[in-house]
Amino acid sequence: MQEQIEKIGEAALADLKEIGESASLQAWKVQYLGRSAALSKILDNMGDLTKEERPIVGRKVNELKNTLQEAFAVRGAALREESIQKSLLSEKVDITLPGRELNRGRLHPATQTLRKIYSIWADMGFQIFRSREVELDEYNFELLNMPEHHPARDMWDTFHTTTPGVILRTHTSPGQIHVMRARAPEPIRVILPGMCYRYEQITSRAEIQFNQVEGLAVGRSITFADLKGTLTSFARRMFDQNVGTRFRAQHFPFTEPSAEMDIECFICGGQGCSVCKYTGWLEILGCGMVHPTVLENGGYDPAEFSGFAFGMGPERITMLLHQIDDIRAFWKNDWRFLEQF
Ligand code: FA5
Repeated sequence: MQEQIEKIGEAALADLKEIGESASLQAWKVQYLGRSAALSKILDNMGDLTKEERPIVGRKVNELKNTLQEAFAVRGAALREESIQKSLLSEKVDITLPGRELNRGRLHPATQTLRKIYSIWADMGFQIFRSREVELDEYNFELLNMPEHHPARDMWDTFHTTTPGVILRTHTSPGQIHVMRARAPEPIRVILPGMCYRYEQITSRAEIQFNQVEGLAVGRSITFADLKGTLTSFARRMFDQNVGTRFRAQHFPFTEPSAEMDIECFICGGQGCSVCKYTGWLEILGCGMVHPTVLENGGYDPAEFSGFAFGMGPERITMLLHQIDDIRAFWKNDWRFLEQF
Protein backbone atom coordinates (compact mmCIF):
# COMPACT_ATOMS: atom_id res chain seq x y z
CA MET A 1 0.00 0.00 0.00
CA GLN A 2 2.75 2.42 0.95
CA GLU A 3 4.51 1.64 -2.30
CA GLN A 4 1.27 2.41 -4.18
CA ILE A 5 1.03 5.80 -2.44
CA GLU A 6 4.62 6.64 -3.35
CA LYS A 7 3.97 5.73 -7.01
CA ILE A 8 0.91 7.96 -7.10
CA GLY A 9 3.06 10.76 -5.70
CA GLU A 10 5.81 10.27 -8.29
CA ALA A 11 3.34 10.12 -11.18
CA ALA A 12 1.49 13.21 -9.94
CA LEU A 13 4.69 15.29 -9.62
CA ALA A 14 5.98 14.10 -13.00
CA ASP A 15 2.69 15.06 -14.67
CA LEU A 16 2.70 18.42 -12.93
CA LYS A 17 6.08 19.28 -14.41
CA GLU A 18 4.73 18.80 -17.94
CA ILE A 19 1.78 21.15 -17.50
CA GLY A 20 2.03 24.37 -19.53
CA GLU A 21 -1.40 26.00 -19.16
CA SER A 22 -3.87 26.66 -16.35
CA ALA A 23 -6.70 24.57 -17.89
CA SER A 24 -4.50 21.43 -17.72
CA LEU A 25 -3.51 22.40 -14.18
CA GLN A 26 -7.15 22.26 -13.11
CA ALA A 27 -7.56 18.86 -14.77
CA TRP A 28 -4.47 17.66 -12.89
CA LYS A 29 -6.01 18.78 -9.58
CA VAL A 30 -9.20 16.87 -10.30
CA GLN A 31 -7.19 13.80 -11.29
CA TYR A 32 -4.91 13.70 -8.22
CA LEU A 33 -6.73 15.57 -5.49
CA GLY A 34 -10.39 15.31 -6.51
CA ARG A 35 -13.18 13.27 -4.91
CA SER A 36 -12.59 10.28 -7.15
CA ALA A 37 -8.79 10.50 -7.22
CA ALA A 38 -6.77 7.36 -6.34
CA LEU A 39 -5.69 8.94 -3.03
CA SER A 40 -9.27 9.67 -1.98
CA LYS A 41 -10.22 6.11 -2.84
CA ILE A 42 -7.52 4.83 -0.48
CA LEU A 43 -9.00 6.91 2.32
CA ASP A 44 -12.52 5.71 1.45
CA ASN A 45 -11.37 2.09 1.69
CA MET A 46 -9.47 2.41 4.98
CA GLY A 47 -11.94 -0.08 6.45
CA ASP A 48 -10.30 -2.85 4.46
CA LEU A 49 -6.94 -2.24 6.17
CA THR A 50 -5.64 -3.75 9.38
CA LYS A 51 -5.75 -1.71 12.57
CA GLU A 52 -1.94 -1.24 12.48
CA GLU A 53 -1.87 -0.17 8.84
CA ARG A 54 -4.64 2.46 9.14
CA PRO A 55 -2.72 5.25 10.98
CA ILE A 56 0.38 4.77 8.85
CA VAL A 57 -1.49 4.82 5.55
CA GLY A 58 -3.68 7.69 6.75
CA ARG A 59 -0.62 9.76 7.62
CA LYS A 60 1.13 8.93 4.34
CA VAL A 61 -1.93 9.86 2.27
CA ASN A 62 -2.39 13.15 4.11
CA GLU A 63 1.31 13.98 3.79
CA LEU A 64 1.18 13.30 0.06
CA LYS A 65 -2.01 15.35 -0.28
CA ASN A 66 -0.28 18.29 1.42
CA THR A 67 2.80 17.87 -0.78
CA LEU A 68 0.63 17.78 -3.93
CA GLN A 69 -1.38 20.79 -2.84
CA GLU A 70 1.78 22.76 -2.23
CA ALA A 71 3.22 21.69 -5.59
CA PHE A 72 -0.08 22.66 -7.22
CA ALA A 73 0.10 26.15 -5.68
CA VAL A 74 3.74 26.62 -6.71
CA ARG A 75 3.06 25.46 -10.28
CA GLY A 76 -0.05 27.68 -10.51
CA ALA A 77 1.93 30.76 -9.41
CA ALA A 78 4.68 29.93 -11.92
CA LEU A 79 2.14 29.56 -14.74
CA ARG A 80 0.50 32.89 -13.86
CA GLU A 81 3.87 34.63 -13.81
CA GLU A 82 4.76 33.06 -17.17
CA SER A 83 1.52 34.26 -18.74
CA ILE A 84 2.00 37.81 -17.38
CA GLN A 85 5.51 37.91 -18.82
CA LYS A 86 4.22 36.59 -22.15
CA SER A 87 1.53 39.27 -22.45
CA LEU A 88 3.92 41.99 -21.32
CA LEU A 89 6.19 41.03 -24.18
CA SER A 90 3.49 40.69 -26.82
CA GLU A 91 1.55 43.82 -25.79
CA LYS A 92 4.59 46.00 -25.35
CA VAL A 93 4.01 49.64 -26.42
CA ASP A 94 7.05 51.41 -27.72
CA ILE A 95 6.52 54.93 -26.44
CA THR A 96 9.55 56.19 -28.33
CA LEU A 97 7.82 55.59 -31.71
CA PRO A 98 6.93 58.89 -33.46
CA GLY A 99 3.19 59.75 -33.29
CA ARG A 100 0.87 59.55 -36.28
CA GLU A 101 0.05 62.98 -37.65
CA LEU A 102 -3.62 63.94 -37.53
CA ASN A 103 -5.09 65.08 -40.81
CA ARG A 104 -6.60 68.38 -39.75
CA GLY A 105 -9.12 70.21 -41.88
CA ARG A 106 -8.46 73.75 -43.01
CA LEU A 107 -10.34 76.68 -44.43
CA HIS A 108 -10.96 76.90 -48.14
CA PRO A 109 -8.64 79.47 -49.78
CA ALA A 110 -11.62 81.61 -50.81
CA THR A 111 -12.89 81.56 -47.20
CA GLN A 112 -9.46 82.61 -45.94
CA THR A 113 -9.50 85.61 -48.27
CA LEU A 114 -13.09 86.42 -47.32
CA ARG A 115 -12.20 86.43 -43.61
CA LYS A 116 -9.25 88.72 -44.21
CA ILE A 117 -11.49 91.08 -46.21
CA TYR A 118 -14.13 91.03 -43.41
CA SER A 119 -11.60 91.85 -40.73
CA ILE A 120 -10.09 94.77 -42.69
CA TRP A 121 -13.50 96.32 -43.27
CA ALA A 122 -14.53 95.63 -39.67
CA ASP A 123 -11.44 97.58 -38.54
CA MET A 124 -12.62 100.48 -40.70
CA GLY A 125 -16.09 100.42 -39.10
CA PHE A 126 -18.05 98.49 -41.75
CA GLN A 127 -20.70 96.01 -40.54
CA ILE A 128 -21.66 92.86 -42.44
CA PHE A 129 -25.14 92.94 -43.97
CA ARG A 130 -26.40 89.69 -45.52
CA SER A 131 -28.95 89.72 -48.30
CA ARG A 132 -30.67 87.07 -50.38
CA GLU A 133 -29.19 84.98 -53.22
CA VAL A 134 -32.56 84.33 -54.89
CA GLU A 135 -33.53 87.84 -55.85
CA LEU A 136 -36.20 89.84 -57.64
CA ASP A 137 -35.33 91.24 -61.06
CA GLU A 138 -36.57 94.51 -59.60
CA TYR A 139 -33.73 94.65 -57.04
CA ASN A 140 -31.01 93.10 -59.21
CA PHE A 141 -31.67 95.51 -62.11
CA GLU A 142 -34.59 97.97 -62.05
CA LEU A 143 -33.90 99.69 -58.74
CA LEU A 144 -30.20 99.80 -59.70
CA ASN A 145 -31.08 102.05 -62.59
CA MET A 146 -31.47 99.34 -65.23
CA PRO A 147 -35.11 99.24 -66.34
CA GLU A 148 -36.39 96.44 -68.58
CA HIS A 149 -34.58 96.28 -71.94
CA HIS A 150 -31.75 98.50 -70.64
CA PRO A 151 -28.65 97.48 -72.67
CA ALA A 152 -26.43 97.41 -69.54
CA ARG A 153 -28.32 94.28 -68.37
CA ASP A 154 -26.25 92.40 -70.96
CA MET A 155 -23.21 92.89 -68.70
CA TRP A 156 -24.74 90.27 -66.39
CA ASP A 157 -25.95 87.04 -68.00
CA THR A 158 -28.71 85.90 -65.74
CA PHE A 159 -30.08 82.61 -64.37
CA HIS A 160 -33.89 82.89 -64.37
CA THR A 161 -36.18 80.73 -62.23
CA THR A 162 -39.52 79.32 -63.37
CA THR A 163 -41.24 82.15 -61.45
CA PRO A 164 -41.33 85.30 -63.63
CA GLY A 165 -39.29 88.13 -62.13
CA VAL A 166 -37.36 85.84 -59.76
CA ILE A 167 -33.70 85.30 -60.60
CA LEU A 168 -30.40 84.26 -59.00
CA ARG A 169 -28.59 87.49 -58.18
CA THR A 170 -25.83 88.26 -60.67
CA HIS A 171 -23.99 90.53 -58.23
CA THR A 172 -24.24 91.65 -54.60
CA SER A 173 -25.36 95.17 -55.60
CA PRO A 174 -29.12 94.50 -55.00
CA GLY A 175 -28.14 94.31 -51.32
CA GLN A 176 -27.53 98.08 -51.54
CA ILE A 177 -31.28 98.66 -51.96
CA HIS A 178 -32.14 96.22 -49.13
CA VAL A 179 -29.80 97.85 -46.64
CA MET A 180 -30.80 101.41 -47.62
CA ARG A 181 -34.50 100.59 -47.23
CA ALA A 182 -33.78 98.98 -43.86
CA ARG A 183 -31.67 101.88 -42.53
CA ALA A 184 -32.92 105.14 -44.19
CA PRO A 185 -32.40 107.90 -43.17
CA GLU A 186 -29.51 106.73 -40.96
CA PRO A 187 -25.94 106.84 -42.31
CA ILE A 188 -24.68 103.48 -43.61
CA ARG A 189 -21.34 101.73 -43.61
CA VAL A 190 -21.67 98.06 -44.54
CA ILE A 191 -20.13 95.30 -46.58
CA LEU A 192 -22.43 92.82 -48.30
CA PRO A 193 -20.67 89.52 -48.95
CA GLY A 194 -22.20 86.52 -50.67
CA MET A 195 -22.57 84.17 -53.61
CA CYS A 196 -23.46 85.41 -57.08
CA TYR A 197 -24.49 83.45 -60.15
CA ARG A 198 -23.97 84.19 -63.82
CA TYR A 199 -25.06 82.24 -66.87
CA GLU A 200 -21.60 82.51 -68.38
CA GLN A 201 -19.17 80.35 -70.25
CA ILE A 202 -16.95 78.76 -67.59
CA THR A 203 -13.32 79.65 -68.26
CA SER A 204 -10.10 79.81 -66.29
CA ARG A 205 -11.13 83.30 -65.07
CA ALA A 206 -14.93 83.02 -64.89
CA GLU A 207 -17.19 80.67 -62.95
CA ILE A 208 -21.00 80.51 -62.98
CA GLN A 209 -20.97 80.72 -59.16
CA PHE A 210 -18.56 82.96 -57.21
CA ASN A 211 -18.31 85.25 -54.22
CA GLN A 212 -18.48 89.00 -54.20
CA VAL A 213 -17.98 91.50 -51.42
CA GLU A 214 -19.98 94.66 -51.97
CA GLY A 215 -19.40 97.77 -49.91
CA LEU A 216 -21.67 100.74 -49.30
CA ALA A 217 -21.24 104.00 -47.42
CA VAL A 218 -24.09 106.54 -47.36
CA GLY A 219 -24.15 109.80 -45.45
CA ARG A 220 -24.00 113.56 -45.73
CA SER A 221 -21.15 115.00 -47.81
CA ILE A 222 -19.41 111.74 -48.75
CA THR A 223 -17.17 112.48 -51.73
CA PHE A 224 -15.13 110.65 -54.35
CA ALA A 225 -12.06 111.49 -52.25
CA ASP A 226 -13.54 109.39 -49.43
CA LEU A 227 -14.02 106.54 -51.89
CA LYS A 228 -10.42 106.75 -53.11
CA GLY A 229 -8.95 107.11 -49.64
CA THR A 230 -10.97 104.25 -48.15
CA LEU A 231 -10.26 101.84 -50.99
CA THR A 232 -6.55 102.73 -51.05
CA SER A 233 -6.39 102.08 -47.32
CA PHE A 234 -8.10 98.71 -47.89
CA ALA A 235 -5.60 97.76 -50.63
CA ARG A 236 -2.64 98.61 -48.38
CA ARG A 237 -3.97 96.41 -45.60
CA MET A 238 -4.93 93.60 -47.97
CA PHE A 239 -1.79 93.46 -50.10
CA ASP A 240 1.10 95.60 -48.93
CA GLN A 241 1.61 98.90 -47.11
CA ASN A 242 3.50 100.28 -50.10
CA VAL A 243 1.28 98.95 -52.86
CA GLY A 244 0.62 101.39 -55.68
CA THR A 245 -3.03 101.95 -56.67
CA ARG A 246 -4.80 103.68 -59.53
CA PHE A 247 -8.40 104.37 -60.51
CA ARG A 248 -9.55 103.97 -64.13
CA ALA A 249 -12.82 105.35 -65.45
CA GLN A 250 -15.45 102.65 -66.00
CA HIS A 251 -19.20 102.52 -66.43
CA PHE A 252 -21.77 101.00 -64.08
CA PRO A 253 -25.43 102.10 -64.33
CA PHE A 254 -25.79 102.32 -60.54
CA THR A 255 -22.79 104.56 -59.85
CA GLU A 256 -21.79 107.93 -61.29
CA PRO A 257 -18.93 108.52 -61.75
CA SER A 258 -17.72 104.91 -61.87
CA ALA A 259 -14.24 103.47 -61.77
CA GLU A 260 -12.20 100.33 -61.50
CA MET A 261 -9.35 100.12 -59.05
CA ASP A 262 -6.03 98.51 -60.02
CA ILE A 263 -3.13 97.69 -57.77
CA GLU A 264 0.46 97.61 -58.86
CA CYS A 265 1.38 94.04 -59.81
CA PHE A 266 2.99 92.53 -56.72
CA ILE A 267 4.64 89.79 -58.75
CA CYS A 268 6.80 92.03 -60.94
CA GLY A 269 6.52 95.28 -58.97
CA GLY A 270 4.99 97.05 -61.97
CA GLN A 271 7.67 95.95 -64.45
CA GLY A 272 5.27 93.73 -66.43
CA CYS A 273 4.84 89.94 -66.27
CA SER A 274 2.45 87.22 -67.42
CA VAL A 275 0.23 87.61 -64.29
CA CYS A 276 -0.48 91.31 -65.04
CA LYS A 277 -0.40 90.63 -68.79
CA TYR A 278 2.62 92.94 -69.08
CA THR A 279 0.64 96.01 -67.96
CA GLY A 280 2.15 96.26 -64.47
CA TRP A 281 -1.37 96.56 -62.97
CA LEU A 282 -4.00 94.15 -61.60
CA GLU A 283 -7.72 95.02 -61.49
CA ILE A 284 -9.28 94.19 -58.13
CA LEU A 285 -12.67 95.90 -57.95
CA GLY A 286 -15.38 98.07 -59.50
CA CYS A 287 -16.62 101.16 -57.64
CA GLY A 288 -18.23 104.57 -57.88
CA MET A 289 -20.44 107.20 -56.26
CA VAL A 290 -23.95 105.86 -55.69
CA HIS A 291 -26.20 107.11 -58.52
CA PRO A 292 -28.84 109.65 -57.35
CA THR A 293 -31.63 107.43 -58.73
CA VAL A 294 -30.34 104.49 -56.67
CA LEU A 295 -30.14 106.65 -53.52
CA GLU A 296 -33.73 107.73 -54.11
CA ASN A 297 -34.84 104.11 -54.68
CA GLY A 298 -33.24 103.26 -51.36
CA GLY A 299 -35.15 106.04 -49.54
CA TYR A 300 -32.43 108.72 -49.34
CA ASP A 301 -32.82 112.24 -50.73
CA PRO A 302 -29.91 112.69 -53.18
CA ALA A 303 -29.98 116.46 -52.53
CA GLU A 304 -29.02 115.76 -48.94
CA PHE A 305 -27.19 112.41 -49.05
CA SER A 306 -24.38 110.93 -51.08
CA GLY A 307 -22.48 107.69 -50.93
CA PHE A 308 -19.95 105.39 -52.48
CA ALA A 309 -20.12 101.70 -53.38
CA PHE A 310 -17.70 99.04 -54.54
CA GLY A 311 -17.74 95.36 -55.49
CA MET A 312 -14.85 92.92 -55.52
CA GLY A 313 -14.37 89.19 -56.27
CA PRO A 314 -12.53 87.29 -53.49
CA GLU A 315 -11.73 84.33 -55.77
CA ARG A 316 -10.00 86.62 -58.27
CA ILE A 317 -8.10 88.30 -55.42
CA THR A 318 -7.05 84.86 -54.09
CA MET A 319 -5.90 83.93 -57.60
CA LEU A 320 -3.72 87.02 -57.69
CA LEU A 321 -2.34 86.48 -54.19
CA HIS A 322 -1.37 82.84 -54.79
CA GLN A 323 -0.83 82.95 -58.55
CA ILE A 324 -3.60 80.40 -59.18
CA ASP A 325 -4.16 80.30 -62.91
CA ASP A 326 -7.55 78.56 -63.02
CA ILE A 327 -10.64 79.60 -61.04
CA ARG A 328 -12.18 76.14 -61.60
CA ALA A 329 -9.80 74.78 -58.94
CA PHE A 330 -11.95 76.52 -56.28
CA TRP A 331 -14.93 74.20 -56.79
CA LYS A 332 -13.21 70.95 -57.75
CA ASN A 333 -12.54 69.87 -54.15
CA ASP A 334 -9.23 68.43 -55.23
CA TRP A 335 -7.10 67.63 -52.16
CA ARG A 336 -3.87 68.39 -53.99
CA PHE A 337 -5.06 71.96 -54.53
CA LEU A 338 -6.74 72.57 -51.16
CA GLU A 339 -3.85 71.10 -49.16
CA GLN A 340 -1.59 73.92 -50.27
CA PHE A 341 -3.46 76.52 -48.24
C1 FA5 B 1 -20.18 94.13 -60.62
O1 FA5 B 1 -20.70 93.03 -60.42
C2 FA5 B 1 -20.64 95.34 -59.88
N1 FA5 B 1 -21.85 95.04 -59.17
C3 FA5 B 1 -19.52 95.84 -58.99
C4 FA5 B 1 -19.81 97.22 -58.43
C5 FA5 B 1 -20.41 97.34 -57.21
C6 FA5 B 1 -19.48 98.38 -59.13
C7 FA5 B 1 -20.69 98.59 -56.66
C8 FA5 B 1 -19.76 99.60 -58.61
C9 FA5 B 1 -20.35 99.72 -57.39
P1 FA5 B 1 -18.35 93.13 -62.17
O2 FA5 B 1 -19.26 92.43 -63.10
O3 FA5 B 1 -17.14 93.74 -62.75
O4 FA5 B 1 -19.09 94.30 -61.37
O5 FA5 B 1 -17.93 92.12 -61.02
C10 FA5 B 1 -17.19 92.54 -59.89
C11 FA5 B 1 -16.12 91.51 -59.55
O6 FA5 B 1 -16.72 90.22 -59.40
C12 FA5 B 1 -15.09 91.31 -60.65
O7 FA5 B 1 -14.05 92.23 -60.52
C13 FA5 B 1 -14.59 89.91 -60.38
O8 FA5 B 1 -13.63 89.93 -59.36
C14 FA5 B 1 -15.83 89.22 -59.85
N2 FA5 B 1 -16.46 88.41 -60.90
C15 FA5 B 1 -17.29 88.83 -61.86
N3 FA5 B 1 -17.67 87.82 -62.65
C16 FA5 B 1 -17.06 86.73 -62.20
C17 FA5 B 1 -17.05 85.34 -62.58
N4 FA5 B 1 -17.77 84.88 -63.58
N5 FA5 B 1 -16.29 84.47 -61.87
C18 FA5 B 1 -15.56 84.94 -60.80
N6 FA5 B 1 -15.53 86.21 -60.40
C19 FA5 B 1 -16.28 87.10 -61.08
